[in-house]
Amino acid sequence: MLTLTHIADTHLGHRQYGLKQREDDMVSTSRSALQEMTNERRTDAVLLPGDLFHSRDLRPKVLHQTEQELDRVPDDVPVLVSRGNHDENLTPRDVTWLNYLHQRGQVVFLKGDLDADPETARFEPYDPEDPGDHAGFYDINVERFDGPVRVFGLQWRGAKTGQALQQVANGIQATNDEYGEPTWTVLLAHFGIEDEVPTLGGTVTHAELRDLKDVVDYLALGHIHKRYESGEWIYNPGSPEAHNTREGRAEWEHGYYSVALDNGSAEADNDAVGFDVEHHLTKRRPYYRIEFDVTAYESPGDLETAFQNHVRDEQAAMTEYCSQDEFTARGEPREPIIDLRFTGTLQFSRGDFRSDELAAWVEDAYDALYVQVNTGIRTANVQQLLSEIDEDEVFKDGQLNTAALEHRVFETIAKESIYDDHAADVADVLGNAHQMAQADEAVEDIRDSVSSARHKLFPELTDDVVLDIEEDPFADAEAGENTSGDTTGDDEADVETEAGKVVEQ
Ligand SMILES: [Mn+2]
Repeated sequence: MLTLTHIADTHLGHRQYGLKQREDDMVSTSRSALQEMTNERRTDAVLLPGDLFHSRDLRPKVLHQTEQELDRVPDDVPVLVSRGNHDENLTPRDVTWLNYLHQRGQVVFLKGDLDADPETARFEPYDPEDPGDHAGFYDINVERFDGPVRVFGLQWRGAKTGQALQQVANGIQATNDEYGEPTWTVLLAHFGIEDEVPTLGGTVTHAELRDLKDVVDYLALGHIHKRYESGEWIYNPGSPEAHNTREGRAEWEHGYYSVALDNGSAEADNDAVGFDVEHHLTKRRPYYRIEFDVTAYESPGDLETAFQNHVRDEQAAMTEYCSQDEFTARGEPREPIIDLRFTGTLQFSRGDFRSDELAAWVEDAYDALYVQVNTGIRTANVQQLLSEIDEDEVFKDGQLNTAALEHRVFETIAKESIYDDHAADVADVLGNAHQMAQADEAVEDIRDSVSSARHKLFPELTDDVVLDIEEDPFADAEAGENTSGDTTGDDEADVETEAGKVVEQ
């Protein structure tokens, strides 16, 4: 009998909303989970497939706290980790903090060598006498089992994950040929799977997993911060804490697994290992959503009064929600994070709508840790513009056609400018420039495209377009993003409607 604990995406060091309390939550929520496991359920090993840390640039305090937490894990319980997108280093050649913790014997950092052979990943055995700075696989020997339980680790590969999986499947087979067949095999990995949370990046198809299934009994995943399972061999526990309002919704389960292995001794002719997986919710900080429709109020004063009444009416429901067992710490309910959403059409000027003051009032009235404001409101002017647009033009198969809507907005702007003569053409040019910007095309190329279109449409205006921009305006958005999707904003990533958007996990 062997028990494993599978936890992922602990994101230690994440100072969400700039709050120390949230940074502490990341540590304490993970600590409670590990304590539950080591004390009550007696785990034999911990599996942590990626995003142990929130950032590759650790502050000394975060490293120190992490080492303290790892010290609490009993010496005979190995903590087996692999690398997620948040643990990555600036250049893969550099040593990461996972290498450091491995060298100090506090974790076993597992990764494959994918460069030596394009067909077959290379996995080196863990040697406690000479641990080096990482290993490829780790054998857990269990009395009464014919062979070891073998744990492999695959590092974050981003868009190249699908390709790496074939190498890994071959590599596991080659390892078993060389070191003997294990009784049971685990692979730690950090990626999402199609059909599960489809708007997220690093997604692998079921077809790409087929060969892996032949050599892996338990795929221990991280990356998606929501619990899901697939095909009785793929398990993703969901991060211990929620990292934005979307992840904070009630239907997003956050927790860890306990995996109990047994070789079915009750049945004489069956010594194959069977396993039982149980998911446990972590005791995390709650998010509570309040929605308020602003449409009915003609003045800021009316709106404020109605808003305060609405918030008071919701209080009992919120208190009940936050009193659920999963949101308590040491028996006490935790102060919630309020996900405050304004919807509808504002009847007065946007400048008179003081959402910051309303949020501060809520924070006070609810004793909330933080209020995250999301304004989905439109003003009456924009509403007017929208109402003039033909429905068939803006809605396609019940979906908002944003390209058509954008075209109408650009056209309306052009009509009120010196470019009035060719408003529709100008809207095309602007729409095209916007697309180029979204596709990260070079600023010079966007400028040349606008410039040449302008020459064509308005030959009498011969001056070149001068962009009053000193630096690349998209540089910030790109910085550090490439394959890791490593943005630091939390709730900016909380947009589901943008097709193909890579959301940080
Ligand atoms: Mn993550």
